[in-house]
Amino acid sequence: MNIDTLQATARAMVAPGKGILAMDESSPTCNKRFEALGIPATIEMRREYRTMLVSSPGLGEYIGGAILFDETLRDQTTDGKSFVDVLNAQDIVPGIKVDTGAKDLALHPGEKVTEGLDGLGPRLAEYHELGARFAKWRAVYAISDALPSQACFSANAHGLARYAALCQAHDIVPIVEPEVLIDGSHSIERSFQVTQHAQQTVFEALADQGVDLRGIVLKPSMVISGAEANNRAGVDEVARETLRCLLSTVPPAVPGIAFLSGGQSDEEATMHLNAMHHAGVALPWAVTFSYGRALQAAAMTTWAGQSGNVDSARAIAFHRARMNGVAALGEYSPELEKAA
Ligand code: 5MM
Repeated sequence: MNIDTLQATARAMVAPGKGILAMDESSPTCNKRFEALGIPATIEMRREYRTMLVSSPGLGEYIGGAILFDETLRDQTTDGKSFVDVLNAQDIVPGIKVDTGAKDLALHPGEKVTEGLDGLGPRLAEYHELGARFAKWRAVYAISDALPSQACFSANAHGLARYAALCQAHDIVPIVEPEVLIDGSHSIERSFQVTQHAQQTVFEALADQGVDLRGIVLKPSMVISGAEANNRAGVDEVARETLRCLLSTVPPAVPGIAFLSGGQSDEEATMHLNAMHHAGVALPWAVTFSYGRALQAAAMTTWAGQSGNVDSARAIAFHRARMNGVAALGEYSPELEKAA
């Protein structure tokens, strides 16, 4: 493990005014999104769509890293360049999703544990050869009155920590992603409690496995009311509670925190990030985004599988990247959103 290399990569991914583009939908997830829009679920369409996403001139000004699915890391754009080369040419670090998905947790109905440790070492060695310099592993926690169970917290923390240690051993920065799901009618207080415990358990497991915190990026969910809750907390409260939680769990050695959007609307996700930079709190880490849906949804809808829509879809994707890059500096405003 070369900690200087890991640290330099992590810093580049979350450099000031930059965040991460999560475009690592597995084929089933990508196909599901395409089918909902009437787009043929083929490898050719996935290639055309992903080519559109990575080929905006100037994208590297706001995006420091892009998370790819295995298919894309090995693939070429529609004009025959490797995706890895296209990203590197824009100073965007190529990354790879390496978990094999959240599977049912035995004896715990309604809960999941993320799998993918078997054979991960050799896979990481190959991914490094192919040009990936960071990886991602996502664990999910569902909230109900009774869940998550301690079994869910500890199994997922163990998986994340074993994965992170393997990544660092291969000079690949691990994105550690514990996602507390927004689904449900829970309060923001309950979200705080679950998110704090999930993060505490993860950092204990990372310490147990000897992971060097200077060479990771944390990708958490925000502390937020459930999607179906009454009187959902407003933007400033989400920002304040999210930071209160992170300050209680994440050591300052971690170079960056890059949030997932987790089902928030595009603009909501941008406003929450922006508000964190106005909460009057000194932040010991870079605080930015690693959005999937909140960067892509509008662009995918506009593209709709038609090559004639590529330019407008690309402009929309670029706009969202720019709005979030600006929000990562606390410089976003509704006027800026509308002006574009
Ligand atoms: C982009 O979607 C990622 C992969 O999903 P599947 O494994 O289900 O195909 C996902 O892990 C994503 O990176 C994170 O959930 C963050 O995305 P959002 O849309 O929540 O910002």
